[in-house]
Amino acid sequence: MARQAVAENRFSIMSVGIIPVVDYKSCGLHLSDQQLKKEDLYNAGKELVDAFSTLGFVYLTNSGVDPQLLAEAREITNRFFRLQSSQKQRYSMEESIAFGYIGLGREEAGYGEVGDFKEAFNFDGNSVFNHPNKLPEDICPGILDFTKKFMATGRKLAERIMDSLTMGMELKEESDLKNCHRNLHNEGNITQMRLNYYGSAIDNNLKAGRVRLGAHTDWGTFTLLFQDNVGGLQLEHNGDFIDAVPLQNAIVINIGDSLNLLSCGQLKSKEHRVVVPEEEVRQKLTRHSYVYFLSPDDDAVINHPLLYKDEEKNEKNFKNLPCPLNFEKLCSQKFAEIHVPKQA
Ligand SMILES: O=C(O)CCC(=O)C(=O)O
Ligand SMILES: [Fe+2]
Repeated sequence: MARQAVAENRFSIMSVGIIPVVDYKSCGLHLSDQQLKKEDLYNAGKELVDAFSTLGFVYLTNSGVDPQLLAEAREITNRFFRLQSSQKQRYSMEESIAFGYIGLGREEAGYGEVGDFKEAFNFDGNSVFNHPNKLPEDICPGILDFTKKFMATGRKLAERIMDSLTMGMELKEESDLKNCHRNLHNEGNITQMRLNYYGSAIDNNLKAGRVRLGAHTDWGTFTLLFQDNVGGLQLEHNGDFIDAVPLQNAIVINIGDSLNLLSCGQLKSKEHRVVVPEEEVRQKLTRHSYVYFLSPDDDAVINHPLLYKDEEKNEKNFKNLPCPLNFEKLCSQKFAEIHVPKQA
């Protein structure tokens, strides 16, 4: 795996290929809020902002997420997706994008270019914490406890990263970005975790390079992605797709459309997709990914930029403001584009 120093970077970030690696050891979840130093949040924030301003993607290492949680994710994902289709269908996602099982071919993230070849389950924080009876605990015991832990961890890390970004972007108000997420894990906010399950390419006769999750951007604030070691994740860069190869114990973070708008385009929301890998050994395997999508509140206006310390920047950003667009509206537009209606 090509690991190389990006020589000109003042914080000597390492990278995998051209994707930067940000070491979060001075800010990770192994430290309590009281142990955190502002200077460390600021330095990490600068590194993150540098990366997000160009590629829109980073690998985050030393996040402090307990590896045991990911082992549990693997066990639960295998157990749930290996159930009979009729059992999983009882939890099928229909009208709401926030919660439920998504069977093979029910989404085309690549806007109809080719049907996605994977299954998934979305769990929004409001369902997990306030309506736990919705969860498939009857067919997959332990899934409620696991989702609670995963969501709580995702939230803690996402809040730290918001603090880092606020400092790294030099935003005027400490809480402006966080204030777009006042209803996190409650009614009025669809922040969710997703378990993605890609069946073995060989068993399903899918050839190397076949798209299994079409090219798309994420819609929310940012995404924390835990991929296993099978590979196939790619991101768009200068008109091509480049590999985001698995890096052990690293979380891939990418910016979503909402933070792209809130930062007036400074932080990039890049297209990404998943393809079948080249190597036969990898094609045999089932691929998993576990995702925490941080989203703004439904009613948060996402196309009016956050205030920066730099007044000149604000003046430029606030020229010709478009009609306010809230996150709920953006989601309903996007959902209509990717959802494949159920066959009669
Ligand atoms: O499975 C992956 O690695 C990517 C998943 C993804 O991009 C998504 O669920 O939005
Ligand atoms: Fe995505």
